[in-house]
Amino acid sequence: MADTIFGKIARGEAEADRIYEDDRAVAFRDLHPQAPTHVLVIPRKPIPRLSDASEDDESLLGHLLLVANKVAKHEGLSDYRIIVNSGEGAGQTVFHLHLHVLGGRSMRWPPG
Ligand code: DGP
Repeated sequence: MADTIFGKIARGEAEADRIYEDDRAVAFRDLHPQAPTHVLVIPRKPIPRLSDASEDDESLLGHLLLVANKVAKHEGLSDYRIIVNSGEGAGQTVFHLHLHVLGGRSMRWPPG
């Protein structure tokens, strides 16, 4: 896959406002926040989009959700929304799998 800015952040080659990291994931603040808290959770493994994940990634995908929970707790959020855009038509612009963790305001449904 083509390298992306998130790949560089995962490898520590690009700046980001990191709030959590471990051996499999990194969480950092979104450059263009859509809510008072807007954090991105990425795997270190460069999976372009969710639809590219395989059975081998089952544990990693679960881990990303648990990291999102840690982020929410760190940010003092009791209610929050997790979004994964998979593909251009869904609004994905950076092709390195990422979870958006949004909170700090009330959310509307359905999302646009
Ligand atoms: P998506 O549209 O789902 O691919 O979300 C990409 C998000 O990434 C978008 O909310 C803006 C954010 N973003 C893009 N480039 C950077 C960057 O260089 N640093 C950070 N922290 N966020 C970025």
